[in-house]
Amino acid sequence: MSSHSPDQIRNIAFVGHSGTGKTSLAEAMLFVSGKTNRLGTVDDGSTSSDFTDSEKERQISISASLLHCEWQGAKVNAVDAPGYADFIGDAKAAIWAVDAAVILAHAQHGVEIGTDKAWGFCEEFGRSAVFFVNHLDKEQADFDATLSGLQEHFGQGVAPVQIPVNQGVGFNQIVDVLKNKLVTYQMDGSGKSESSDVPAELEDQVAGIREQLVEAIAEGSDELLEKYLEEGELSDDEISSGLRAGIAGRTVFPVLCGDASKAIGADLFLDFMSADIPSPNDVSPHSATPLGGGDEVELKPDAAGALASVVFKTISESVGDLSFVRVFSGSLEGGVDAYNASLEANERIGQTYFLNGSQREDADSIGPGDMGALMKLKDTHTGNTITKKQGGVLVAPLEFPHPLIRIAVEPKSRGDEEKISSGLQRIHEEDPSFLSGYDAELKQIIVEGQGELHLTVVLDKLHHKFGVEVNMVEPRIPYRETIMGKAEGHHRHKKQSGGRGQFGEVYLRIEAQPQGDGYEFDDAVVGGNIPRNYIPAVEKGISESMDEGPLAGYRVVDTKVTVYDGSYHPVDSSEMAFKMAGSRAFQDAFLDAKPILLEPIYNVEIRVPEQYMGEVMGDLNSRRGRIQGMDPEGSFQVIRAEVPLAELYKYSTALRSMTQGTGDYTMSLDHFEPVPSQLTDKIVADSKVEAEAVEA
Ligand SMILES: Nc1nc2c(ncn2[C@@H]2O[C@H](COP(=O)(O)OP(=O)(O)OP(=O)(O)O)[C@@H](O)[C@H]2O)c(=O)[nH]1
Ligand SMILES: [Mg+2]
Repeated sequence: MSSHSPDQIRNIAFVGHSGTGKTSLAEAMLFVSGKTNRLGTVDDGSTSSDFTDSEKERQISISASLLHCEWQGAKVNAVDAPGYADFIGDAKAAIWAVDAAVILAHAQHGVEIGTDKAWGFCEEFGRSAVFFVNHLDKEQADFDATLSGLQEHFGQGVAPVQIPVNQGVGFNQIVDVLKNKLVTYQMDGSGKSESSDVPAELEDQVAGIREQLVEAIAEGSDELLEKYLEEGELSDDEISSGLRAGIAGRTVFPVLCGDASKAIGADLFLDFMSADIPSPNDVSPHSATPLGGGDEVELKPDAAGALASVVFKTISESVGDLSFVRVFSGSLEGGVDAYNASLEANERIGQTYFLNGSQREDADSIGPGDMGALMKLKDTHTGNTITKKQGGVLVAPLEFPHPLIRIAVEPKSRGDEEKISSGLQRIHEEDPSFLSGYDAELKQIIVEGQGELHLTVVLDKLHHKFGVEVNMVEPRIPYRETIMGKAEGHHRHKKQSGGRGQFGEVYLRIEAQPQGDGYEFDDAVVGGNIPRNYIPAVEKGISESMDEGPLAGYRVVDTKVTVYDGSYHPVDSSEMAFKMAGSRAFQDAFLDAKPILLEPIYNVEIRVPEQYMGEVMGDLNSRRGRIQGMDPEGSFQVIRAEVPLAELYKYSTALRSMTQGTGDYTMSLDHFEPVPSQLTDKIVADSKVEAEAVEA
């Protein structure tokens, strides 16, 4: 396929709550435009965009897909993003990469958390947005209620350009408000339609809707508003140019409608995409920094401009990794050398493709404003800029969502640790909303992501792609050990086993330091009772014991140690011997100085709809949480609480189930505080069991 000029291109992302019909609408779009010759369904796993085994099995989208079709001279590129909260990283990246988001809403459920999230990303990136009210064939479909919900949440710029005539079972008629036509669809899934005049009994209703739309358009432009207020009308030309400008300028958010599962409304949807959605020429939302230094530049879809393209998603295919790219400026030609400005590495572009899910079409090139895919890039990851070394640019990067859940993983077979780490690192490079790393303090590999399902999918991939299996386990808690009192410690290390012996003796005192003051070592030995050159060995012995504290093996903090006396032997003393003596003397003193455990306390900020507040607060109580405050935020409440990390394992799953997926939270470490004594005993006992297991 050859390139299209930027004014012919429409880049859209299907986003919104899970199950609203994004994949079905994408499928209908491909079918009605003639790109595919049958209408696949999510239920029998035959859609273009949900093509992976795990998507077919679960009947949800897990990974964004890239699709394209042509309609009335326009090339529509669509990213079908997952709606599930666990895969929000893909939805965010999709909205970032396109020029307009198509936010689907379920005609029966109205505004859901996924609707709100998608809108939030459009606001964050300044993207145009269009709503598509789907599932209008459902018995309880309610277009008016859904529309009011959208307007209530997202403002009066939300205005219908279509309305359903006979919503509910048997739904097959839509009025195109702009063309003032009634469109009647066949019910056989062919998406075929006939156009006729709006029946007399609907005229008033349609006129009312048209007025809402015209008002929304006029509100977006001073000039049009003035004319509208004076004359009470706008011309057809003013309406259509005002609508396009309003969408591009984010003052108008049109509402379309249909039943995606039967391709009802798909042709009108495509009409609207080709006629009214901004092309890359109409919006320039991305900026970049020239590699040679200098001021930021706004990227324009100029064929002669410097190449600026970004990989916004990577998927693994049996044939190799596929990188989805958006070209902002210049042209991505196949078979040429390029430069990865994010990693400062040379890259080689092989064949360029246009995609329809797993189907690849060879592309001559991917031109300015267009989207496509590259295969088997050597060294390029999700989020990286591909440009030219000479005169190139670095596109301001996209920030992926922060992880919400942490789990530890253990290899199923010993010796796989290396493979696991490198596999997880590769997965992170494909999907930056997933993080992993070895935590030296916890001695565990920690994986972090957006939810349990996200982590399950990642670990499946680790198994299938990298051939290693792991078990998910609860991450250890980085407790700390400290003391409440003072104590003295003494150890005389003496061994006589033939040949040269070992000797070193240490006396020390320990006392608590204020929280945060850390560890202090004081050498108060007089008269050379411990010779100078052995003091560092004594300190080393003590500090090693502090890394694995005497109480339960956790790091010791806020403790001052003063070594004040000792003795040595001119022949048998050694660094080894003094290290051992220092370590034992410290352990001895520590256990006498009223040792306690400290636990990490997190600041947690939870955002939930008002009606779930009671349950969420009750649950926080049962997690030893302390509520710090509450602030209303629209129809939501933001609860701030301090909660011990030990009580937050899989909190994202619990919160989602308590709030039907509507709750959301962030957490960050605040401070450490003493573990209640009844819990300390259990932690100490568990650590003994674990230590014995390691020794065995
Ligand atoms: N009756 C009816 N069913 C629909 C309609 N649109 C989609 N469906 C069905 O609803 C279910 C979910 O549709 P999907 O297209 O997978 O929804 P999605 O938004 O892509 O879901 P995620 O990818 O999980 O976010 C499937 O069983 C579809 O067949 C519709 O307009 N009417
Ligand atoms: Mg889907």
